[in-house]
Amino acid sequence: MAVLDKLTSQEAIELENKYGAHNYHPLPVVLSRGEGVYVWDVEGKKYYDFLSAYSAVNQGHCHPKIVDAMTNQAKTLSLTSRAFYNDMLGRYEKFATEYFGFDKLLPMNTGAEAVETALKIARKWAYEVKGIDENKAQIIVCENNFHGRTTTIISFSNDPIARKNFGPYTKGFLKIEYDNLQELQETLESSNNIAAFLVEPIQGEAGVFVPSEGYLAAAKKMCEDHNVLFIADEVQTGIARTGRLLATCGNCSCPEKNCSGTPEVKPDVLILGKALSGGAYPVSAVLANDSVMNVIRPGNHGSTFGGNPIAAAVAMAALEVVADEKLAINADKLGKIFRAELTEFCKTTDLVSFVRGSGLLNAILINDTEDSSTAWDICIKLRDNGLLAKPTHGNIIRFAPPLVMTEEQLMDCISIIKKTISEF
Ligand code: IF1
Repeated sequence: MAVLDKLTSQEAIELENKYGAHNYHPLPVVLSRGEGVYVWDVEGKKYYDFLSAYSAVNQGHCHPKIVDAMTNQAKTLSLTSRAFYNDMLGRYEKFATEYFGFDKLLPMNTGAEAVETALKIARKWAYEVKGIDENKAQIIVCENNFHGRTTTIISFSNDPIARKNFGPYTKGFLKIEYDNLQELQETLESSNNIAAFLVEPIQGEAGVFVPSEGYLAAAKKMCEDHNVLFIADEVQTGIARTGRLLATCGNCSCPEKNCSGTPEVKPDVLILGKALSGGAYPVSAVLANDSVMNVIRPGNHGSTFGGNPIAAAVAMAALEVVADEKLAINADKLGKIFRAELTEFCKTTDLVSFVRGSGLLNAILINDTEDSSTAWDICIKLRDNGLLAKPTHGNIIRFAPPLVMTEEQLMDCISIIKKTISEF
């Protein structure tokens, strides 16, 4: 069978089961086309995408401007490696550092690579700038974090499925409770060897935990007072997802002030990924000012594909779409409607405890035991009713549509969600 022969859903699933590692348990739907907020399965059924590839497709599937940038560059020059200069990387670095308001950008490919890069920069800064004794640097992280799947990153995860039997684990991490300023203060005071505090502005995989008002600003201040770097992992919350250009919403200098929020904190190190490319191509980045980024010298760090011309072209187009289409403001507006509608709906059913989130990163808690299959069963029914979403841990269903959604489409999706849950 030629690989490109038309497949039925069942055939496609069987191929993956037979020839692919079983590192995921996907919802049983086989997608073959995407456009804007819609995806189609191989049988031609149309769905609203309410996951956006885990918030990578904020600009909508196959956005013409992003696809054009990618294909034009792919026909011109795809990859040089960093052994040589190319005419796209510097242009992109200037564009993105001005867009987010930092001196420099270190280009990588996946979110986990960017997180690892930020950890390395923080450690090197600790030894060479802060003056911590070599190999003594410690980095504070939060319980229930998700920062990727590398051996070092899962070393400080507390998700047993992501961590067990991948040891021995990397040392040098201190875990504190998320959204707990007192514990952060105590930990900062407990040691002079602390290099950084790594935090998700909203804990996505943990179940869309939005911290208390002012948490991030207070945490940043505490870090400043202790000469500790504040590292924001905005791989999932960044790029307008939470109704502001960045969930931390620093003093970003994006060309179009399309943030609807007021600047809260500016991280010392900003980690971006996913929608930095609009989901068209793996693009991630670490941004910081010279006082931090300049600890990196030639030969310290790198990547074959990091900062390649296609990534540069795609990322600039993806960021222009965010500004031109004012996606942060749209996410803020639609997110408020979504939470208001679902909050009202919660009052009419015992099955949904509450809805929480920010912008178009939201989740509902299904009122059932952690190990129940209810959240999964609801997602199967949502699929049958034309909307794709997937539970995160156990009984939490995350809802994260592309930010290009219209109010009319959102209302259609809300009625599908209400109808589906009411059927249980
Ligand atoms: C999976 C969800 C998980 C991330 C944050 C770094 C990364 C991610 C805040 C790493 C990646 C993805 C990975 C994917 C499922 C999804 C995810 F929350 F987004 F849904 F797992 F938590 N920082 N998140 O969310 O970026 O290396 O994947 O490009 O691994 O199952 P990556």
